[in-house]
Amino acid sequence: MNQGLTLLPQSATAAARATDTLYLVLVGFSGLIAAIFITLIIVFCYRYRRNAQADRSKPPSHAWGLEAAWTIAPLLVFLWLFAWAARDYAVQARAPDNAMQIFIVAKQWVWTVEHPNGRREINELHIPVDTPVKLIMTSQDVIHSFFVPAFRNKRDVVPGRYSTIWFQADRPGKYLLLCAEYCGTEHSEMKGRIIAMEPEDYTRWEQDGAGEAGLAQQGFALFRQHGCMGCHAAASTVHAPELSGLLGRRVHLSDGSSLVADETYVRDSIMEPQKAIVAGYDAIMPSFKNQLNEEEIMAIIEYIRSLGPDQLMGERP
Ligand code: HEC
Ligand SMILES: [Cu+2]
Repeated sequence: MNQGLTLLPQSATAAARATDTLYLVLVGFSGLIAAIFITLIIVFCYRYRRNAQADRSKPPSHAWGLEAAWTIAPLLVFLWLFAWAARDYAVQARAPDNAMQIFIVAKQWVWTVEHPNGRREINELHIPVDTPVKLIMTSQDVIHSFFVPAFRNKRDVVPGRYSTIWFQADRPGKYLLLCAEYCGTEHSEMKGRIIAMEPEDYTRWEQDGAGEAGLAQQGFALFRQHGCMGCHAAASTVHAPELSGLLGRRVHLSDGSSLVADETYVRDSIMEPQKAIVAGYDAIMPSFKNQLNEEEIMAIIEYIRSLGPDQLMGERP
């Protein structure tokens, strides 16, 4: 294995260090409680051993103070631990709004990466340090799990939906990336590395891959190629919703419910348009299930994202 790619590495993000601290405190408390119990067991075994001269005449039946103390003290400790862990969890669950977005498609048995500028990688993910990075991930076949031990962070990658994970590395370096969900015979070989670089180095690296079309541009090409434009372009005569500014917008559906459009919603709209019909429109959109693969759908999503709310569908990104 490459140097610096160890399985139990030093944590490389602030969130990972917070997890380490919490974990150590949990282990510490468990150890403390175990030590108290073991000590008491030994002391009482010795004191009340057979033939010992201990006073056994008036065994107490109750000690309210003691019982209340050993109930309330652990309760308070557990509530405090819960609040602490819940706060750390909430921080890890929601990416900051300014996070850089990168798409990941997992498949037996590789990790493919799509950067917004169109640069692609396999089993390697270059990121800048001190920058929040959000991954939007899906699988092309079975369930995989994105796991970076140095980030103390793991998320299932499931076919048919998007899951996200975010992190902010604060040390340049190479970190092991593993699949943590058994996904077939070469599951154990499904590994890669995260390469965290100084922002200047990252910018240089990113520009090296320029020349290829950006992801949004690829999406625009697909959008035309597959005839989405025929219905969704501003000039179209077909009655279809305007997709500019869709991500993050509240959408009202024909069954009376509503939701905020995210990547999964857009993906479902393309793959299974019958699942949710936008209120006020006819269910005329065909499914593109067998025509678009996961990478292509991500490109289309990136194209839709690249259109600001005040831009019209059909403009080149
Ligand atoms: C035959 C016309 C037609 C074609 C072709 C078509 N759509 Fe649609 N699309 C619609 C209509 C009508 C709706 C609204 C009704 C519904 O939800 O199915 C819609 C809804 C959507 C939505 C949800 C919009 C919202 O406001 O919630 C998305 C996203 C979408 N289409 C993307 C696409 C993409 C991407 C393509 C090409 C791969 C495409 N559509 C091709 C007619 C079409
Ligand atoms: Cu896997």
